[in-house]
Amino acid sequence: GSRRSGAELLCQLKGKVDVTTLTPDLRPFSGLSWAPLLPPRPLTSDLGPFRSCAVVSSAGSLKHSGLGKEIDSHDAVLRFNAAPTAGYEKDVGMKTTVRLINSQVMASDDHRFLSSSLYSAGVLVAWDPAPYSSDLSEWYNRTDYPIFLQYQKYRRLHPQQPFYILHPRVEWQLWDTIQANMAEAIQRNPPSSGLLGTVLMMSVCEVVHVYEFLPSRRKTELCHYYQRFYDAACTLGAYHPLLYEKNLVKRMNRGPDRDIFNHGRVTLPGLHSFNC
Ligand code: NCC
Repeated sequence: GSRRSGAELLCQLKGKVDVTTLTPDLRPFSGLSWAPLLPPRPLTSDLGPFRSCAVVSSAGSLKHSGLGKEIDSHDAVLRFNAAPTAGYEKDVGMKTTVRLINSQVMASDDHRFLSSSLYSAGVLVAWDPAPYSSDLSEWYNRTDYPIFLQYQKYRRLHPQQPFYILHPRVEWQLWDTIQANMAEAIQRNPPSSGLLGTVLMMSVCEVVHVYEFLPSRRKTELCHYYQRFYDAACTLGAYHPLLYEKNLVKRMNRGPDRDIFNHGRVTLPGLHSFNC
């Protein structure tokens, strides 16, 4: 099944991937003293529904895009990791509804996760590369980075900000969907934050516009729009199966190809906006 149509791919995604987050009733968390720090309800019960949404990749090709106004015109905007808006409003906008962060960002000293105001806007959602088909206890005892320690610290410092942890099952449901649609074997590493965030927004929005995930004519080796660091692997992937993720998104795109070329813009339907 490597040549499914866009409509078939969307149906497969809808059937296979369920964007859930950790709640205090789940074991082993239910038995831990800090379980009450977790939100009582899953993210998708609390967020939205929104009509039109933007997912802003962190790609260097957003630089000089002038897409800021368009991005902010959406009802909700998702951003990634340490991607700033201050100083880059013209190109990436200033609205942040959701910020999806990997556990490396939470743990590394450089990002000053606990104290920087970069993370204070919107709803936070964290994820950690969990072992394939892990149960939650197995993952809890060997996370990639200390996601749970940092989560507890952050929640105690900023108790008013909504903060969710992605259920690791989502990573592997999505990975399975990618693999099921590729002719070759792909590396068994979780998808990038980019694809996770896109599917997260497809779960709460009627329509999702993803910016510079599929590179436009501004395609560059500049890794991030906010840093002077060059590496083509940021766009093409190394650890994450990024090229395969992009292939999948290209096939699901409902917008015209010239939108990709001119604006780096892909248009995807929300998972509740179509029937299978
Ligand atoms: O770079 P990163 O991602 O924060 O970017 C967020 C998402 O945007 C898409 N992207 C980014 C750059 C680019 N040139 N092209 C793109 O398409 C990708 O979909 C990407 O997921 C991550 O996925 O969490 C990642 O995080 C960084 C890093 O941890 C954070 O930026 C914090 O510094 C990873 N880099 C390293 O580990 C060195 C990166 O591999 C993936």
